Amino acid sequence: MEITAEPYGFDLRPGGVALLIIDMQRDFLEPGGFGAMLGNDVSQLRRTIAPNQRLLAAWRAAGLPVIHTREGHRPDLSDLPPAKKIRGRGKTTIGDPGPMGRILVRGQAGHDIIPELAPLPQEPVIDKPGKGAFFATDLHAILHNLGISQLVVTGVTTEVCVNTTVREANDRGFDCLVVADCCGSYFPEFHRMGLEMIKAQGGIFGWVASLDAVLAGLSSAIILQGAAE
Ligand code: TIU
Repeated sequence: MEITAEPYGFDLRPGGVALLIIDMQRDFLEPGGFGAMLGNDVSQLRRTIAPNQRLLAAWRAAGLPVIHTREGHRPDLSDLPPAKKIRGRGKTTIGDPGPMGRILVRGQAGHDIIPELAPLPQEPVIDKPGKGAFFATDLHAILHNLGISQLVVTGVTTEVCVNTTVREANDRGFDCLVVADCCGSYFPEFHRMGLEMIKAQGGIFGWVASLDAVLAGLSSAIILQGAAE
């Protein structure tokens, strides 16, 4: 089923596609976490919550696989590169205590996915130490085992973890469709350009579509699949 997208239609195959939701964590979307620590206005990202809820509900209703990611580090910080720890020269850095627990540390409240998009028990959650979801994780193996070759990607931030992950996925042979209104940045300009970069040059890393286009395509694909069974 073709989804209206840029730079051209995306041929969604319900048997081989997963929804990949990137880093919708309290540390990025709520005050007092990693995003705020970097000097950002977290309210910029909160407009992505409702669209992600709509897509997630439709995706789950269609019975298709969902995978969530979280950026963060081991409590002993042994997987935190020293360069990442000191980046930004902030007074408070990764691993330090904050209002939602230790910043960007696994097991702390701030590291959790926001309650609005809480994973279901059968939905894999990928804990990643970097910006890309493939580096130092088992995401590639999980996608291989599920027979997935297409990813519908959402989350935050558009130009950092979403872009890095789409680039990693593209190099590994996955077709990625990024849902524009389900992604967000602390910088509206970077959001816009982050999407432009993906779809420029004939779709150099992937495709970009609106939420409405994905929901329309999803419902048609499910109806067709149901008719074929
Ligand atoms: N700072 C910023 O824009 N993003 C990150 O640090 N991580 C993710 O994008 N998840």
